[in-house]
Amino acid sequence: MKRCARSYLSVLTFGAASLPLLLLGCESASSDGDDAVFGSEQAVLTHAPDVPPPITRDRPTRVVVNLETQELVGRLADGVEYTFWTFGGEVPGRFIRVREGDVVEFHLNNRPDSRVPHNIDLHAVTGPGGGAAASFVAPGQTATFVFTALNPGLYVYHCATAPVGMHIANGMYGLILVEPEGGFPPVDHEYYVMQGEIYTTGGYGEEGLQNFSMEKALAESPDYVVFNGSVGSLVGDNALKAQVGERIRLFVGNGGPNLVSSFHVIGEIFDLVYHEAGSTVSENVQTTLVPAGGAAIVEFEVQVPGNFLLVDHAIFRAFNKGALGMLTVAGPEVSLVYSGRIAEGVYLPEGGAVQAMPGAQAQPPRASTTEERVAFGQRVYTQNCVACHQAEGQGIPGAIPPVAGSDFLNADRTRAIEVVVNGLEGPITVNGDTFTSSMPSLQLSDHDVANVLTYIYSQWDNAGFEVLPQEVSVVREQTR
Ligand code: HEC
Ligand SMILES: [Cu+2]
Repeated sequence: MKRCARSYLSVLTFGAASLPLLLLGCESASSDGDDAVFGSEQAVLTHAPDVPPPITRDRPTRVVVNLETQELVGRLADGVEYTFWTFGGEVPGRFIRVREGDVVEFHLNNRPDSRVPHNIDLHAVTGPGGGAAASFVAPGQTATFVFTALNPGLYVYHCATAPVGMHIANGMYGLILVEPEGGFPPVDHEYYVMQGEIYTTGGYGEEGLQNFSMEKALAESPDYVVFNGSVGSLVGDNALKAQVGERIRLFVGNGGPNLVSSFHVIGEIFDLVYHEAGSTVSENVQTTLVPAGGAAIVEFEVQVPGNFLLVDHAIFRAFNKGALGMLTVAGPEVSLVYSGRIAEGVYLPEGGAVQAMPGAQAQPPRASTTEERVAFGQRVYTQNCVACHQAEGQGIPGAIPPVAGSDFLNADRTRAIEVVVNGLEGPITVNGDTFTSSMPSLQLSDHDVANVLTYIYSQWDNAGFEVLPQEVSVVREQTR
């Protein structure tokens, strides 16, 4: 342990009340004096996905952190709200950046309009509870404690007030980075991404204000697994951005409370991973584990333009529960690295005759009423469409158009049949948004196509058409 080289008194003032508070401090110094703590500064705290600027100091200082706990209703998904408990007004909590050897003077302030007490356990703290007992604050209270950031690394912090799991599930987690002496090598972009699960009484996409479900939390069976606090927080306009040739560093955390993340970026290979955010660096990694209450630092260069999906590769979480983000890379194509699709044709291993699908497909059920058609169509939708167009037909902003309330769908049923029979290559405009993606031809029978379209038309304020297998057959013939 370091000894006090010099003691001092500091005077702090709090808000408008200007209540002076005397703190007995200590400047530590080693025998050679290199890591003596000099001066003091206010920490820059950022909301995800932003990260505070790198530290340029070459010596430790006293860093003052002011963090406020706030309970507020926020967006969980389109049409779905949740009462989040936060460090700093958003999920995840604000990013804190200090340097190895810094003395951190931590003030935790619980807003007067909070309903419950909170505290903070920072995994960067060496000391009982990581600061939890020292920081326990009832609504309208503030608490101060001091710690020295002894070990470099990226650390999770979280609330540890009982019931701990509930405070974390409600959003009370974030990251604190303790930069090593000398810092990290410079990169073009640093981003903050943190996964967590939300346990709602209603199922995925069920509208309205959702309550916390203790039952689902105990069963470790969330309906939502999200990056940065909500479904879609990192897609479309909110996607992470970069240019071809740039180098990116992601500070990835996992608040849990229960699930381990298999963090992956589709179409990229991590050049470097600081394994579990510690000092061991692995190279050329496809997917890295981020434990609940743990973190990882990943770095990679982007060599080609396009949209790259950030996912938890426990893949139903990505496409069905929300754990999906996006990195949009702009710049010129580099065809030696990736060609895109350069040729297409029919593959006929047994000669020129028309091919049947292998297994000759079980006969799909024949619907005899509209209700039956809708019910059968729902099954087709769940098996073939939901991964892309999503449970409520809402699509994925910037990537997959909605089939819920889609003007494209409702304007022209023949065209809709064509899309499902033959697939579609963009660009198309749906409800004013342009999509330049592609939908595969799904090889469905006339009955399945009729059923799934009838189902879609019957849902989500769509036009209510019934599509018959005979119509599908006609379109199939005409567009063959
Ligand atoms: C692999 C992802 C994927 C799957 C699976 C998929 N789609 Fe699509 N779909 C798309 C994309 C992407 C587009 C837009 C294509 C473009 O940009 O031209 C689209 C467009 C559409 C459109 C027209 C645009 C709109 O939103 O109204 C309809 C209708 C549609 N899909 C229906 C379906 C149905 C029905 C199924 C299941 C039988 C299905 N899709 C399965 C990706 C998918
Ligand atoms: Cu709390």
